[in-house]
Amino acid sequence: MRLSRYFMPILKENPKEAEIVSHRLMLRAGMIRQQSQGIYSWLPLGKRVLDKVNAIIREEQNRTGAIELSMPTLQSAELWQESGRYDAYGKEMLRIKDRQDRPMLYGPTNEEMVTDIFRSSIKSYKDLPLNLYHIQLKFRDEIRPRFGTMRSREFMMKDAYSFDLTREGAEHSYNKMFAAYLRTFDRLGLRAIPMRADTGPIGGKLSHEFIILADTGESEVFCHKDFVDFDIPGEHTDFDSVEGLQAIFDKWTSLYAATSEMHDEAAFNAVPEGDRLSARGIEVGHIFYFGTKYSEPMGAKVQGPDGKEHFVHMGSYGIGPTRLVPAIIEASHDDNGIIWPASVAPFDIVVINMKAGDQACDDTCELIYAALTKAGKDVLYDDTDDRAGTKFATADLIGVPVQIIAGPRAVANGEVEVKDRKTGARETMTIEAAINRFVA
Ligand code: 5CA
Repeated sequence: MRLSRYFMPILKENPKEAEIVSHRLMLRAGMIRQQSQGIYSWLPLGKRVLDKVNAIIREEQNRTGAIELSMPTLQSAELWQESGRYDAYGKEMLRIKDRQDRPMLYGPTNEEMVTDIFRSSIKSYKDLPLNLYHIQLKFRDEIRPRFGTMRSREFMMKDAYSFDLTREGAEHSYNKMFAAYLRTFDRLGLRAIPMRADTGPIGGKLSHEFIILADTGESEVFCHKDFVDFDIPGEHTDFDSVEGLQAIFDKWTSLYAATSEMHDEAAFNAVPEGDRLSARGIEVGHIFYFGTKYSEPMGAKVQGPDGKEHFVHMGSYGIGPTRLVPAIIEASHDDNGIIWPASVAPFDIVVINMKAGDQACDDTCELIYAALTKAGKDVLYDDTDDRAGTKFATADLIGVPVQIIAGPRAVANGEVEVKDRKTGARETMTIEAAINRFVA
């Protein structure tokens, strides 16, 4: 991508409305734009990051055997009347009428709709277990939308829904998501700690929130400090192994960890004082097992091996991609801007032409840009005629992991500078060596 032809509206000044660093940096880097309270457009740079986050979430969901579909944002009120949540959900639900005066709503979550899909076609235990997920916009008319896309009214959610014949089966489905979440957040460069949580309007008995420790987090959390160094389940985790996944779950729930709603002061005080961590955290995922809470009122049942009909046991599993992007920034930035983990960086490399219009600089940059693009890298080429200082500031602000800098003096020697955004380390090398470093 040539910066001269791209749309990346950088702000020089700090936006006054932004209270936390991630919101400030997302606005300054031209990633998002507020359209009305708690409702955002994702501008091209932000969209690239969001897409990469979603790609990782999708890969890890698919690895467990979950199957992607797409459900609409607008739902009919009738479904919600069946489960009893139409009245219970309160003012957070945006209610709409269509031209025939039929009550509709902008979905805050999809338990009812997915249960309806399930009951319309699944009749036998032989088709279980099943886990269906989508990555879709939601709307919750939050009383206090704030911190940009961290707590917005319209937001994206990956929501998965599992269906099993028995409670034991449902627990295995829960453990699959539990392990997949550990892997997902790790690949996003985050350390998320599962904590016993309140179930709120989703309901049910078993629930964990996945929390990232951050000073700007909205939740108050309490946990054992050893969680920070626990091993993440590997790529070859067998998601069909009931014992294997139970062992992962048992290990990750063996020490104290709870959000303030579930906090047990006495149990926390039993943790040796030096091992206690009480901090603020950001909830990036939330999983629930709620048994037959929806399947019973909505009549979602299957014929079991005993020939009888059984209401299915369900769970739901949410991750907030539009919250994860600012959460990653909260965890990874410095005074100059964002520092993206390579897995979600909007571009892999930025090539900075320090003197656009200078033949040697132009030729060198074009050569590097073409070679790296051909090798499958996402490259941003800063070919604008801005001052060098502006270009460096922009490159640091948008947080691309590697900068290749081509200035007239170095280029005259057949060389460029390669800068690591995270460490700030700079290395001068031949043009060929710079290309080979990222092509190999
Ligand atoms: N149906 C269940 C799970 S599928 C559910 O709705 N869970 S939730 O309410 O906990 O939301 C799941 C995730 O969505 C949260 O962990 C959070 O990451 C994200 N999320 C929830 N509300 C917002 C919001 N207002 N803004 C941004 N992200 C949000």
